Amino acid sequence: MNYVVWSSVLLYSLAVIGLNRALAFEIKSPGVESISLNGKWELLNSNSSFSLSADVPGCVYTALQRQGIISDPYYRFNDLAYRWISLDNWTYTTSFSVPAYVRGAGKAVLVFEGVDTVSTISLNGVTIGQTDNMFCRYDFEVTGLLKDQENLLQVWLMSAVTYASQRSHDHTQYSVPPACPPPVQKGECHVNFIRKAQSSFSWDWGPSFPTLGIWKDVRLDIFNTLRLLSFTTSPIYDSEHSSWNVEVELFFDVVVTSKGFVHLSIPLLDTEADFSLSLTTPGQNIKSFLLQVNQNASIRFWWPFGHGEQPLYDLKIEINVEGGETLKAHRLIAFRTVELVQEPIPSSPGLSFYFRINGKPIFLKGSNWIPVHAFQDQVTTDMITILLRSVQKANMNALRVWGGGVYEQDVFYSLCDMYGIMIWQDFMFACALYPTEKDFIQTVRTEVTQQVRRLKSHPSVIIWSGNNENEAAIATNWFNLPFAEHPLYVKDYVNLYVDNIRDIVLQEDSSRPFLVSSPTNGIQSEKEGWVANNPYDPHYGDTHYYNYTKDCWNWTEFPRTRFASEFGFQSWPSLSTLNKVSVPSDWDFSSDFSAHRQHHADGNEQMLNQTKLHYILPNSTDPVQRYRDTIYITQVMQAQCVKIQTEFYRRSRSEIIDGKGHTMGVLYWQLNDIWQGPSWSSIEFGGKWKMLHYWAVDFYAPILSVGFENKGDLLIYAISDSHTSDHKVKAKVELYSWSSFDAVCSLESNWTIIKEGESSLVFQLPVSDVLTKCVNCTRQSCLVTFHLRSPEGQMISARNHMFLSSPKDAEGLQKPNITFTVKDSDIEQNYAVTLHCSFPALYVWLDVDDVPGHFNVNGFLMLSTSYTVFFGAWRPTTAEELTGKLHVTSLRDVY
Ligand code: BMA
Repeated sequence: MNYVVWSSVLLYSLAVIGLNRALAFEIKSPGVESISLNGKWELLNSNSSFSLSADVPGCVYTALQRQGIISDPYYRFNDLAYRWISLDNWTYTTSFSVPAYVRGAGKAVLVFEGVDTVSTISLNGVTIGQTDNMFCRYDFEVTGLLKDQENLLQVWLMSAVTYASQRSHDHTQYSVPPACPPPVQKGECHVNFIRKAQSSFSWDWGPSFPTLGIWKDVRLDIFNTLRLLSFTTSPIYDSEHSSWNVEVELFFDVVVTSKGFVHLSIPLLDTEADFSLSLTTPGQNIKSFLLQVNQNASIRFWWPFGHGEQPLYDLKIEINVEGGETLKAHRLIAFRTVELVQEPIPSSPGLSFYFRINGKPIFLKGSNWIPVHAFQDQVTTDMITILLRSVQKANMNALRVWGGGVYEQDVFYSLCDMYGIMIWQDFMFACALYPTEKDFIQTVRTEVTQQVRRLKSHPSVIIWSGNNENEAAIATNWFNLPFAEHPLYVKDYVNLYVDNIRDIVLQEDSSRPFLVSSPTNGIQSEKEGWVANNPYDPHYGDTHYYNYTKDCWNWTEFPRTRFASEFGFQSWPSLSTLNKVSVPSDWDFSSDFSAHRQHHADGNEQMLNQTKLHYILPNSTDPVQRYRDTIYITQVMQAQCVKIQTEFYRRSRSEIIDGKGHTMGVLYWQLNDIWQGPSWSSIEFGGKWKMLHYWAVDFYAPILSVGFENKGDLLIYAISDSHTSDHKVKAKVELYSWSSFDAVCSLESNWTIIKEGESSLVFQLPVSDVLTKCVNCTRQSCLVTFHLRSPEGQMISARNHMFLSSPKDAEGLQKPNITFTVKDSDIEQNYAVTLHCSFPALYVWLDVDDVPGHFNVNGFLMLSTSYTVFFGAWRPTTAEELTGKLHVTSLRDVY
């Protein structure tokens, strides 16, 4: 199994899951008989050479693996070996009976919550419908088709690869690029012609597994009068009356026109009201009600993590239909406002770009979320919980659900509501141009309508965004299209994202902003006809910025953007993650395996070249040790590069320099991994934290001190995310020699007031003066540490450090001879690891192999002879097991 690590976290997250069950919204309809058709189905390929039992929800790969027909698709080169699976067509079949008393009922509907992707569905030999969009729910009426005894339900799935290719072939008038992914991705072509996770045909961090399956629940709904299809709840602030209303929309499927009453209540806020209900036409009826929240009740706002609490209120819905039926539903709601502020900034051309939550400017700190698994049916609540807990532990308050994957499961958004994680929700279009045939637009319209209705009740969702990088793809002509055809592609772009997607979102959801793309210039892009001349312009909107060849320590290269929604560097995951899908002969940076897993052209070379700028490459004569050390050094490089860039963005929040600045968001690329391979992620497949994730805890801390050099001066900035209080601080700066544990000298700044939500310079001195004051220091022999102190003498920012030269040139840095002991701590499943060293050690990295959990700190600078860190395990373990598995590495140990 792939998921040794994932699955063992059950214990750890049990409490959270319990809470979450209570959270999930619920509908109780006594008048509707719902028969689940989940479970074991029969699965057959096109020539019947494979016939097996398959779980629904599920996919063909999962079924083949569970039956032992294929081994782990993630193992070594299996993605290529199993390509045939996605090129075949497959049929899922089940049979079921229904109780006699419901067969004669008014209406029977087969509900497919998600089919992946292109299918023809039949019941008892009669075709009942077709599907072409993985992101849609399909309801097929089957009244009159149900039989007494056995009902045969078949889902014939066409190869997504074949379908996409045919659709592209049929599109004869002009090309809709890209035709195929770059060869290094070893993927399939024309994914933009099918409404399916775009990364399923391969991506630059993931394999090609163009899945087929029934990936969500299937059930039969049978009812006489009506059923409640879904409902939404949107708290809306009425600024004129300084009051809150909750808009409640009910979506009914009506058989018999009915009358009745709707009772809405929020008991915790002493709020309730009755509304009359009249369902006058058979079929879908949408009814909307406005519940005025009791003005005397004191409403507590929902705040992003780090800014306050996340109170959730239960809203109850009771629908009484004349004639006796009563339907009940409820959902947890929250009160918050969100605005995307794009307005002129004094002394800067362009417009601001930031989020105001409950009237306060909030700096977004986080990363980008990609699909948790290539086989979505294998994604568990545990996996999502582990990732979201890790997000919160790293002091993040935001995630962008990136547009090349999937709209996440309900539990993902419920947990984000609970944890205070703001979601930037892309629609699922990425890095491509898209067709605009009538049926394509139609299926997209259904997808968007359904997804907005499904997700709009979540306070965590703060913005909708039309696509990933497609404005940029047209503006900067990624696909080398003839100049004369530019207007044609712009027209298609506006048609899809503006005239259709935006139009639907504006109709369906007035409670949060909509952006057409990312990166974009926002309002300015709109002025330029929705495709700006340069969507990467730092004076407007958000930017994506990647540069692997320039020195990442040189902050002057970074765009001083309003909002950094993507940037990053690759690293390799740990050996304990890779060894589940590889053999010892693969453990070499120049092996076929290392090349095969790398889906980004020149990625492995780029990592090493960037590393070489500041570090000596590992040179152990033991090949496995050298492989381990190389993994380690790529993680060091990644952590250091992303730290420097993030600190630059955070210190730019209050400044305008050369007309640029007021950065109000940092979302690095990328949080998680889809498989065990090199990528930009900070968390490995399986949940293990890379060095970058440990460092994010500090560089995303609410109060941060940042040190850097500018024109020969050493500067220290203090940054506060607080929106409620100012801080009086002083920077304490200490220089340490690489060869000694005692500070060589210590300097202090004056007292400075850091205003709420501001970044301020607190210390500035020419480096030459610093070195003169610290007589025994040179750029090569010493490093600078610093932190902020309060007037009461408290350390109010974590200790940070910077280098005056590259660690590869560090003079006096010696092998630290680190030893350790592991002991039980007072807290259950927490272990104390005490380290001893004989010289200062840089980037001290503790790795406990495949024991799931994380340390309180890792990848740190050790400036004392002994230091104790703690490991919180996610499954039962012992001090002995940890002692046996713990590997400690520091920079000087790898060369
Ligand atoms: C951005 C993303 C992804 C990609 C990443 C790394 O462009 O939107 O498409 O995986 O860069 O290349």
